[in-house]
Amino acid sequence: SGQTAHLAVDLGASSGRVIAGVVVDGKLTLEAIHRFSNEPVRVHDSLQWDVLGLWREIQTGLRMASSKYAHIGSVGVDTWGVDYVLIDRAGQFAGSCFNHRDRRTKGMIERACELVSRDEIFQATGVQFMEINTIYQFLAAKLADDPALGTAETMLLIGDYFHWLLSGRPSNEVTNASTTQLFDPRAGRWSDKLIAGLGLPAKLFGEVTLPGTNLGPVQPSVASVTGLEGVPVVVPATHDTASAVLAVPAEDFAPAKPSWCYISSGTWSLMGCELPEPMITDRCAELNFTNESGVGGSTRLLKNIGGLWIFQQIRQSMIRRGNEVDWNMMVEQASEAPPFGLLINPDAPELVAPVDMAEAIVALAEKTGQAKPASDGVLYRAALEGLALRYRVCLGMLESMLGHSIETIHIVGGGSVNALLCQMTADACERTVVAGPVEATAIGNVLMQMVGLGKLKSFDEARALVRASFEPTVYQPQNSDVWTEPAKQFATL
Ligand code: LFR
Repeated sequence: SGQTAHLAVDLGASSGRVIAGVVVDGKLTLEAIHRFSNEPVRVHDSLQWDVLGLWREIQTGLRMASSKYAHIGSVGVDTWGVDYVLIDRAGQFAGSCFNHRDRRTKGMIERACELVSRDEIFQATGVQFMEINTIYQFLAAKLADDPALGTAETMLLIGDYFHWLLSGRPSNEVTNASTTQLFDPRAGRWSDKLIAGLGLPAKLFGEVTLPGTNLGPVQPSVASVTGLEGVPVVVPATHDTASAVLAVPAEDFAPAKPSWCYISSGTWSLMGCELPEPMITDRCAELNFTNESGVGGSTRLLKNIGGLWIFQQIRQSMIRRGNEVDWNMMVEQASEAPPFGLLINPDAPELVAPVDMAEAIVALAEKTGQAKPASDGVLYRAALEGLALRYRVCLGMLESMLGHSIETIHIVGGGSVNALLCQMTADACERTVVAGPVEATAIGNVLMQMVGLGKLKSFDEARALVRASFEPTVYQPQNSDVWTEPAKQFATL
């Protein structure tokens, strides 16, 4: 076609895709060019990422895109947060690329707090304490005397890594840097204090780049394979959640008193508000919310909730048992199952990375004094109800930090097409849910490239384009009363 396409490479923790975004008649249209799975790889006792496999798939997708579109305006990559590769002096891997669910970070929050106090870590970063954070991955490497720390010259978060492969230029993009818990969002730079306090090599942390930065054209070796000669690599918000939040079809951008919150619903559910600046307060520390950086200097005040991961992993359990269930069947059986047959907290530590999710949930039912799930439907339903109940808790926390109430919940990402979960969310939270767009992350990625290139003049204009292009589905709360009792029980889990 004659239109200009912007290519979004969007890598999530369970799948990746290359998507082309084209504006036609004032509307953004997306075309999924290539989809591929992204699964953690067990290596001995560790959990790692197959980053080279991803790179192969990315190049395949880019080649497919370049044969389809005559004009490609730019390319950019967004990925999940916190994970990284270490690169040595020769430009090779200094060590393995670990998955954040790898067990080596167990107990590392406590160890870090022995070196720098918990309060100082929070004051410096505003980031929630989670074992998956880059800071604890680094500390685990340090305490294990990992030789990679000695030979590494550069640390690249996953999106930065692929931008480096694409353009030949290293960068540390800010939205993903802000997920590491080593970055100071108020100063807009890495926290020297934390890096020194943990004894990490300061040279690994490069100058931070802003979303919208043009890294220059795709490097020749990649251009010859993909056909993207001369196409600029324009850094989006490399953190998938930051890209997704940009694509929320809200009327305003980073309001001081937001009337809406978002749930970026995928493997994780990221629930929070978009604010003009970080809210690094005692209350925020107490509730363990995070202040991650968004586009345009905004802050994403949010909490990680254990998302559709549980649902995905239950499916894996079923498949392992020779039961070829698909997602739609699972949702259907969940909708037919009796409500509240089992209450599970999606953030229970037992569910972070069990070998078999269904077994882990049965064990958790026993531990919390509940009956074994009477059917598979009960199990599926519990995964969704647990999320809705957690959203309800999280909404209360957000409102208590903001000091006012929130009217609307925007659900974007994969979970936005799960009507059962959206209705449960509206009911459990007693709020209007506005669901969509489903491809928010890829959309936000494309939008940021366009902002970077000056094709969109502002974030308001970017959001207006989202509203003009994608019709959301609205869910009104219907049956909220029945959630009161389960919410009380949920609080005791
Ligand atoms: C979502 C996400 C979250 C991050 C988690 C781990 O895909 O990026 O924002 O906390 O994955 O990287």
